[in-house]
Amino acid sequence: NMLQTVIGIGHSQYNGAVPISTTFTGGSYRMIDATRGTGGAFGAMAITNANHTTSPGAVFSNTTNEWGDGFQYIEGGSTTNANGQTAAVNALWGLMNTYDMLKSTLGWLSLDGLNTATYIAAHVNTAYDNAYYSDTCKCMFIGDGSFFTNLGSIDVIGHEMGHGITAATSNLTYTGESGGLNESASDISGEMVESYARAGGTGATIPNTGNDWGMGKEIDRTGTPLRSMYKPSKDGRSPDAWSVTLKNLDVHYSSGPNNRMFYFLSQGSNAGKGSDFSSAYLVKKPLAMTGIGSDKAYRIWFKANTTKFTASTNYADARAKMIAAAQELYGVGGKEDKAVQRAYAAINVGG
Ligand code: ASN
Ligand code: ZN
Repeated sequence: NMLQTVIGIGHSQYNGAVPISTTFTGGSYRMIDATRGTGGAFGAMAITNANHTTSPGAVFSNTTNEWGDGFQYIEGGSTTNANGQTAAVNALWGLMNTYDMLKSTLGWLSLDGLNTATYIAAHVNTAYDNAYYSDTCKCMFIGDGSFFTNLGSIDVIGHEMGHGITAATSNLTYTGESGGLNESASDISGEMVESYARAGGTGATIPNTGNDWGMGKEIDRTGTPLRSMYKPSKDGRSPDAWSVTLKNLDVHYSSGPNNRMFYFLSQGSNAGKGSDFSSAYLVKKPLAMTGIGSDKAYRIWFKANTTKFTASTNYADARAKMIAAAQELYGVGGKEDKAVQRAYAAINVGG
């Protein structure tokens, strides 16, 4: 094919200078990454400029292979980051890490496991404080933010891509308990991409500060995460444990208990952030448990969500299927099997 893959330099907003995979064609550089995904709307993974509309727009192009200046896009007037490339760098870098984390840790290719290419449309709407996945285009839209800074942090991109994977597999219905599990699947995805990138991921040297277990810390001007997986109630809205009324909450709050389950499964309940049990939403103090680490926890979660959950899976069904996944991967009665049972018991699901 005529596409020539080249590695450019992107000046990202949150991770400094990063290597980005672009294409040189027809005398210009384009944000098409032909090494990650095939088919889809642009033939390969890509970043487009929605240019303050809700349509994806055209693929970003440039006369050189150095992109962006690392600064927040300011609507109107400012000459800083005037061409808007920094948002595109954030998006491409985040998407490259997401793709690579899924491939190298799970052998999963792109959204559907079949390597169908996805893309991100940057600059959706004007000063838009959100990001979302659309199954219609099998793509993601990232806002520039106003209250927030640019929504293209690595964990947010990993979160939105997580919606694409869930849509292609269990397709958990986006309301009630299944909706909370859908959101939690995306938060788990976001945090796994973030820790992958910090550990060296897709080739940039960024501080390896491990996993912060907080969604959206970078995009908040005060550095406060939108959601805290180790203690969801820190947001003042999410419960730390399951109850019969959990299903009535917005899915971004009913995700909380499953996020905490995942934190316990990975990191344990008796050390670090997970040992803070002071919470109005806590049903009971969890049994002390040792974590099995993120690699195993994520493998179990991913197998359950992509091969066992259905659209109507609720917390009780998720527990049963997580146990089955742990048993298939690591054996019946093994420490992983027991850890899944303890992690769900810790959020008041099963005993
Ligand atoms: N950023 C949100 C999410 O992915 C957008 C939404 O709620 N649709 O959950
Ligand atoms: Zn979401």
